[in-house]
Amino acid sequence: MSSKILVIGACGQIGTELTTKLRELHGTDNVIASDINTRNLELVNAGPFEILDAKNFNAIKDCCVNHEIDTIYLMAALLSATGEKYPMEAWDLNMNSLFHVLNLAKTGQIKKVFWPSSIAVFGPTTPRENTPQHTICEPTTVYGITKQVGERWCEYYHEKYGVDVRSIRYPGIISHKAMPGGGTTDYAVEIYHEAIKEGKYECFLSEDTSLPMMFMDDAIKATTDLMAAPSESISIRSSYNLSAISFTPKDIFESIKAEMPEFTITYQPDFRQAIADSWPSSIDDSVARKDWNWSHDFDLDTMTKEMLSQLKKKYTA
Ligand code: AKB
Repeated sequence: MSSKILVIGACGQIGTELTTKLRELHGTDNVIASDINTRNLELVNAGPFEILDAKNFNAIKDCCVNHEIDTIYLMAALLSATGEKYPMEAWDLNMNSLFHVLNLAKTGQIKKVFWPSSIAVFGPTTPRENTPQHTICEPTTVYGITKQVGERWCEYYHEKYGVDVRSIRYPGIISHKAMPGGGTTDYAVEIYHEAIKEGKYECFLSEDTSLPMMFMDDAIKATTDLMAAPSESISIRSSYNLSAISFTPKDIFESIKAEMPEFTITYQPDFRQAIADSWPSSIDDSVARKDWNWSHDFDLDTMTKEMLSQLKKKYTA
């Protein structure tokens, strides 16, 4: 029997493409998309959709009962930049939604959970280069604190209650479908849109700020592969380090300029610079590669070609 899946936060940057992929894999009717509103009409009209507040335990529970859900992907969250503006809201949404889902899984009603963590669990005292799986995590953002604490709870629910929860520490994700919202790595998406629309971009990070990044197709492959892996091969129940490419704003600018010689960039770092400076510049993901054969496909230039070609089509249409 196919799983019945609920995606919470399906209208967001990752949720949108994850829902589409899950429907390809499991069948449209077996994947219920949900979000707090209907902001992404294309997704809302593409298959079963429920308006759902991730902070409301009874609403999640009722939705799971009504649709006989056995697997949840909890993608709703406030990200790093928004979290600094609204600390209590970030804590409330990021923590309570996780507790609701873990508590449902604890009752046995839900068999498998995916919950995304982030490179934001690391902080200024973490080794910046090739950051190991097990290392110092002293995050200095509210978002990072929620993700670090969430990781501890995931491992706890697995150890104490046998909950099958799986997680990835996503780097910055670059995609051309839904826009990211409220993150520090968002510049690496905005830059492609502005290159096509305006031929120029003002970057909110300095030119030499190196951060771990990944193309969306790789992030979706990692997520579905991790969820499909046999339970015995999952040695990390907090969250897996995951890595593909690391680059600076200058590197991405040069990659775009190779395709669009007229493109120009200026730098005007804002409060997000301090967040970026507290994060690693590259990640050691050897445990994920060993446990469930993770490998990435896209490097910076192949990603640039794909982003520019997709966005050209989008803006021409
Ligand atoms: C952010 O920038 O806040 C996110 C993340 C790295 O988790 N994209």
